[in-house]
Amino acid sequence: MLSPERYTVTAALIYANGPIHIGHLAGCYLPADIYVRYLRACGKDVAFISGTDEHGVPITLKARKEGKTPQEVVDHFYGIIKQSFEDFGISFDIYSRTSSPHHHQVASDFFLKLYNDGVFTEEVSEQYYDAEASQFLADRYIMGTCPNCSNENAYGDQCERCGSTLSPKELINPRSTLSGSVPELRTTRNWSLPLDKLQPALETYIASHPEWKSNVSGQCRSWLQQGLQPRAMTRDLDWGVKVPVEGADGKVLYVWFDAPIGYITFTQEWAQQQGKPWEPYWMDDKTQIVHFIGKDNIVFHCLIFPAMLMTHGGYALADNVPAMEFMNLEGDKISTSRDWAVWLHEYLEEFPGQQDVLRYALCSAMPETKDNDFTWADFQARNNNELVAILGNFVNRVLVLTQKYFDGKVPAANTLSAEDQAVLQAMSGFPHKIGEAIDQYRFREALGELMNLARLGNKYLADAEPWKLIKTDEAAVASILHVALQLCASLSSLMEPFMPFTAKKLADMLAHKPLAWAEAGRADQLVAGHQLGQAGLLFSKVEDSVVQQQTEKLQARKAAREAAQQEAPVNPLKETIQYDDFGKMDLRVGTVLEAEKVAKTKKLLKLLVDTGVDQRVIVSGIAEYYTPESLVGQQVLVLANLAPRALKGIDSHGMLLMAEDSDGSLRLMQPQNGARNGSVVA
Ligand code: B3M
Ligand code: ZN
Repeated sequence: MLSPERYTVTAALIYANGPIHIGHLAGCYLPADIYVRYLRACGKDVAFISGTDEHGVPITLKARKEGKTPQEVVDHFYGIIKQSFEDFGISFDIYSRTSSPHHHQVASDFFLKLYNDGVFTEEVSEQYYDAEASQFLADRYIMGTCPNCSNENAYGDQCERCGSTLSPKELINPRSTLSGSVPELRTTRNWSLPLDKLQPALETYIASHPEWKSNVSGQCRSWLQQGLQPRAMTRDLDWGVKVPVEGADGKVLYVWFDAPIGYITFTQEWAQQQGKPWEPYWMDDKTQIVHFIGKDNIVFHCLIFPAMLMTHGGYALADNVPAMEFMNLEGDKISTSRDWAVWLHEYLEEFPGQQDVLRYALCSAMPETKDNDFTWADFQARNNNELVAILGNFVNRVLVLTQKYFDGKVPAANTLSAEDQAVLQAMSGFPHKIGEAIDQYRFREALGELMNLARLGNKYLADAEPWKLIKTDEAAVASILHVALQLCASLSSLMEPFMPFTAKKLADMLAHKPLAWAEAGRADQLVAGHQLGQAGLLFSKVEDSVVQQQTEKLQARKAAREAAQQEAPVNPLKETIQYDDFGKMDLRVGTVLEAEKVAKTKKLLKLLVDTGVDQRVIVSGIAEYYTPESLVGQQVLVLANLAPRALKGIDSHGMLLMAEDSDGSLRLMQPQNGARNGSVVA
């Protein structure tokens, strides 16, 4: 699209079951906000849409855990989440919720249209049912052993250890997460979207966007290569949008069916508030539709939602889905359940008024192409070495010198030296440079360019030394400060998408209104004689003690968690077996001869093991704990007469014995002091 007439920018509808942390901000909302603020500065017509996802099993599970109703849970967290976004300057045009009657109506109508058009296939199938809880067990209501990696705590929709997508019936030894009881199979009817039939159209759609980020198109292509399967769009649950067809009592829409429709619902709500039509924002090819999401939501936004929109008809499809990878914290995956996170509301209490420092640090380390790490040491370095030493220092020197030599009025530049002109010339290129990077979702690069503009200013002052020159050539100093003040004005406009609070502060110090993006490189942003406002500091140093306090706090949490884990009850004994049961197992000592990662999996290694009897391939879910190199030559214990199983298309002949900790981490079992390959374990 050459020049879109308008933009619809959405940011993922986060589940209203907990507060917001830095990972959410860096991975979705901050890039979306930078993009939108930039578009607005360019004078574009933008709708920035988001809200909370208030349906689905994550909500009902949380409610259960807290002894509350799902409605109470979402009401509570909607408020907290909305407030955090406001506090951090995420400038949504609307922040709404999917539990509203309006959304239920829109999602329900959408489903009904597809239903009446005969899009869905009706599938009568046997599903697990918890008789104690009187409920069908979809998704995370059921757990069991993963058929791929033997993780005993795999969910009905996914195994978090090996990453494979599962359906409840694939689980070995399934159990209900509600009552812990063994579920029974009952017949039920659900409606599926025939993604298999839509595959060609989706392939065309994905292929028509070679410009998408490679992490996004890569994931899409891999799903398409595996071949799409029909996917149920209804669930036997009681929390959600009721399925609006006869005979569907006790069924709701699949949360991933209703949630993305929320983008449309919320746009309608916003448009109504604005007194304008919503349709152009979703139904016009001249609208650029962009979904900001984290990488775990790619398939839903790039394949399933487009499939829904295509079959419905009338809607335009997303033009881009610039998904981010994940932000880790101090080398460890951010985790709500382990409380390994920096919560936004907590940050704000400890760093009041310093939202922009966090925005800056997170943007600098934004996980654009790979997972990245947030550390407090980096936060401090970014603040002290960049914000304070470069940006803040430059602005402060210019304002203080102008106050001192020219009573806080912009001095006239009667003659410009070659250096002055060169600086103005260089400055004029920045709006384009920064804008182009933002346009292409390269936010780190854009921020780097903004800092280069401040560096340009710093170097200019350091070279020109107006504080020395003032003794001999006041006219030259006037020109230098005139030019330096244009740089300050430019910075105040161009920093706005990244650091809106500081941009406002700086604009106030300059008594200046930010200009349209394209004007922000001009040489005459501040005219001679203009009275500046009150100078002040934009940033202040973060002391070592503060960083130490934050890291200690995290470490203390980790220690508390580990202590709790130590005390955690070990798994109860399994039922008694007879010696014969044990005797059936052929356990052997073997040695790993070769090891390599299984492509496209995080957890699996393909091993060639010498069992003394033969050399065989065993696929094992230990890639997170051992590198392939470290395993070669190691002795292992092998369950050698386990029937072969295909894992990711590789036949695995047996299993390695491992000790599994309560946190799921694995350690290999090895014979002490070595043993001959083929020795029998008895
Ligand atoms: N609620 C998953 C999440 O919070 C899901 C996103 C919906 S976007 C339409 O990550
Ligand atoms: Zn698994």
